[in-house]
Amino acid sequence: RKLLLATTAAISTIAMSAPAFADFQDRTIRVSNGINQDHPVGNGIEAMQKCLDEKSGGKLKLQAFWGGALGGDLQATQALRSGVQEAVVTSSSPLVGIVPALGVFDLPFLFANAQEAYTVLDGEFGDMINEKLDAVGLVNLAYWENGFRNLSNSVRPVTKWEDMEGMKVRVMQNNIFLDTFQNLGANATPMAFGEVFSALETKTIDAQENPYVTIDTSKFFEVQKYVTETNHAYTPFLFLFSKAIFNTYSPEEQSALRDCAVVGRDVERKVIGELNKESLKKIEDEGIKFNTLSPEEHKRMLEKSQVVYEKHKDEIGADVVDKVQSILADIRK
Ligand code: TK8
Repeated sequence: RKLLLATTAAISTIAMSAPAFADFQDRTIRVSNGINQDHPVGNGIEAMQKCLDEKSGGKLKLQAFWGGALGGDLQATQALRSGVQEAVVTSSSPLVGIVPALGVFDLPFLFANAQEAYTVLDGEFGDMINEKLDAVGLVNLAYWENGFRNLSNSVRPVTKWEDMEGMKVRVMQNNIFLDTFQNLGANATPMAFGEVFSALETKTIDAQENPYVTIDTSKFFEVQKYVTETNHAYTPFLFLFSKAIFNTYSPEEQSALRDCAVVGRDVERKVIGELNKESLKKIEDEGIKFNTLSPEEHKRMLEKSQVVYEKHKDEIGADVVDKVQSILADIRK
């Protein structure tokens, strides 16, 4: 019995003297964003950090930069590819020049609800897109949510697509969005997110489109008068990591980052779900005139937009478009 006690004591001494979290190094991981900290991405980053603290004993630290402080989506993504920045939470849309298949998410009215988007993004289809990102030096840790996009403007309420006639609408740097809005009669202008507020303020543009939480947290309501629930596209956020840097991390560090990005994703999506209504109420309280489209007008807008699918199918990859449509057809059965 004495021997057993002595042995146990010896073992626990060894266990205690083994360096804790030996597979982890002290690392500061810069994550940039174009949106502000009070956007649900802030909640996601917080949850991801908590998870990393537990898994790495506090060694892996996220250092978030908000409001485009480290450059816009495209610029930050290029910094990842050249290995000078660790991570970015970016919209997929400005990256179609790097990975054309990402354009699939820009197709107008592709997803009917968030659940469809989650099934596609978190499943086999999302993995296929991730392989294409990996091939250009980008590790997508998880699909976070930007969300369903709605139109805001300073000219008039939009109750049918014809109301967009001549409206100067800012779109992301993306040909599919450009064509979608040109086709609806708008005068679409591609622009980086960081320039949108002042362009709206100076009336260089009349309109922009983003989810309610962004219209709220980026304060677009201060320089806009009308918001229309168009739900014309659901765009994801990608939590991208520089592959060049990721490859220098231990397998334990890599899997902690992957797992915790999923924890952060779930929190971020949940908070968007809750905040959407609140954000809409807030912007209305701030004086925004809000309207929805009638089901008939929504349908007309959707049907009018179908030409965009044919026009961009080849450049996205016909196989990619066919695949997402067949998955969606299965879900909708
Ligand atoms: C923020 C962007 C933004 C996007 C856009 O960096 O550009 O309109 O919706 O959220 O990613």
